[in-house]
Amino acid sequence: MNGGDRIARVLQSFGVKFLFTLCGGHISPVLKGAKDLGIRVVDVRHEATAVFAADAVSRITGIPGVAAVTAGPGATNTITAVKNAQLAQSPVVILGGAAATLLQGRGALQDIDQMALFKPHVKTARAVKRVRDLTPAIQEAMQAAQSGVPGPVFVECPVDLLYDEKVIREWYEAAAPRATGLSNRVMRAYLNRHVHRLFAGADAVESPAAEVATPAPSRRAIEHAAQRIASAERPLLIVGSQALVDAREATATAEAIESLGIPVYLSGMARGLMGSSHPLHRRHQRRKAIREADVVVLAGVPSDFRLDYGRHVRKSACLISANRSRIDLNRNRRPDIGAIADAGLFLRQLAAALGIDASARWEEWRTTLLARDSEREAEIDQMAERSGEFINPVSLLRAVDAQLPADSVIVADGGDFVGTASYILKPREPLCWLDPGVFGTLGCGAGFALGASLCRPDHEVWSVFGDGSVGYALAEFDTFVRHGVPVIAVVGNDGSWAQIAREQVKMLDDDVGTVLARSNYHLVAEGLGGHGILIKHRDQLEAGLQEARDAAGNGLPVLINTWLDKTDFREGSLSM
Ligand SMILES: Cc1ncc(C[n+]2csc(CCOP(=O)(O)OP(=O)(O)O)c2C)c(N)n1
Repeated sequence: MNGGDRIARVLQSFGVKFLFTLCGGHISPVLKGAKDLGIRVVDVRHEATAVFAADAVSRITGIPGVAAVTAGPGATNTITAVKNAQLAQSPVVILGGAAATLLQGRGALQDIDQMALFKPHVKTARAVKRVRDLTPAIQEAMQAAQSGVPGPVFVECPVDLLYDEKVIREWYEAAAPRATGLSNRVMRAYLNRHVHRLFAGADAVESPAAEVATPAPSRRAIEHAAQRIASAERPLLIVGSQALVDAREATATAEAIESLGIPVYLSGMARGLMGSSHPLHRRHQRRKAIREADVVVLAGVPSDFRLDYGRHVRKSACLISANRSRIDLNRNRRPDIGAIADAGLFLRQLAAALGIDASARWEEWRTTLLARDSEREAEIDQMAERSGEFINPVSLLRAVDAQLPADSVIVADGGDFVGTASYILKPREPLCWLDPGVFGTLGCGAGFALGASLCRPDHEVWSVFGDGSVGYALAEFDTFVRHGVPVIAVVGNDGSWAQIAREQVKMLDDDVGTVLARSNYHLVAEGLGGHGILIKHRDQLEAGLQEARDAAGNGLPVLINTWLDKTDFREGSLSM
């Protein structure tokens, strides 16, 4: 068994089903080892896509997704996606190839200081130096990614640890000087000893990895929170991605929220947790609701810019917060009751502590919020009616929402159009919405859609793009076709990087750098073997969307290029 096989065996023992990669000579044995063990090797067209896809797998399955990239440029190409995973607290494992141990720092091909590159962006970074350390290093990486505050980890695996000892021995022998003479004999002995050290103890018995514990709240925090909620008049619950870290507990967490009976706003991976139209789930006017609440429960949500740094919550209100991160728990505003714990587990224990079904509680408060939601929906309906030369984004997204099957997964990658989509598209189930999170990274869409589609092969995966953001995704239609991944991409083509243009034109009266052509993105998808659809007018919508679903049903990825009405930025935009 070579080093590549060893790595694959650990991945398999953790339940890893996919290895995302873009090949390189430094990592070939890892790919071969994975394939031999039945781990599906998914080769993409940019290393960032490999990490985004691994990130999606982590979020959807709760098992860290894994990407293997080659040394040097392969590794540097991942950094944006790694940073995104760090800020989204996604447990991703990145396996990096590296120059042979003895050549590092001597000007070998693609040999850079990868540890310095990764360290600021990952939970742990480890450079493995001996074959016998490969298994524990990968075990520790898989555990570190999931424990406490989840996040990416990096393991550097030099190429001379990955091949059979015989191959490496021959390789070092071939590199050694053949001539006689003392210095040459010393050099040969040195190389010999080095190979010996690389492989020493490689056959020792390896121990299985320990389970990763879910951080639990203290009983005191649960009792205290339960008491405070029981006496609340207008409690509000805000649930974020972190409550879904333990993806396998999603349904139990949704049941707990139902039993708590508190009106709830969902964000990030928590969207869809309560289905598309649960009576407790509120979608609009969140800021106003927070301002009015007398008890606010933040489940896996920090008081960052999205909550105006904690200022949305009234000073007199009781702030209850559960977060795996001590820093996020106390960020900007210290909660009155805080639990450093898994937010999903916190909610489940809180529901158990409050006991009996709470469906009759806070009737008036719930009705008030419901009425506001209905009002806002009516306004959105009116916006959908407005017509222009091409398609109004609101009406387009309303039509998409109407077609979405119950179990479809939605991926969001873009600016204004995607912002509008986040108001209008209603994920139907838990773990069916993927967006980049706080890093706001354009370019996550293709990788997310790839990972989601592989994890959920029976579900439709709809990826919503701006015409700007889709530029990062186009080459991956080749990946979708080769791997039979029938993603449906909806591109809101307004000939602009609109979210930026909107502010720039207002502030500087110049759209420089923000103008795009209404390009034929659908033809790119077709050229790569997918199915392309162009929709310019409202009356083509329903048929076009149905055509997309039919093509995806036949296993083809689809790109729907929809021409949106151009926003006059001096007049204000249609999006919300
Ligand atoms: C990697 C990256 N580069 C640049 C940005 C800045 N940015 C945020 S939104 C946006 C415009 C997005 O345009 P598009 O995808 O066409 O969507 P639209 O706003 O037009 O609907 C840009 C460039 C970013 N968030 N991420």
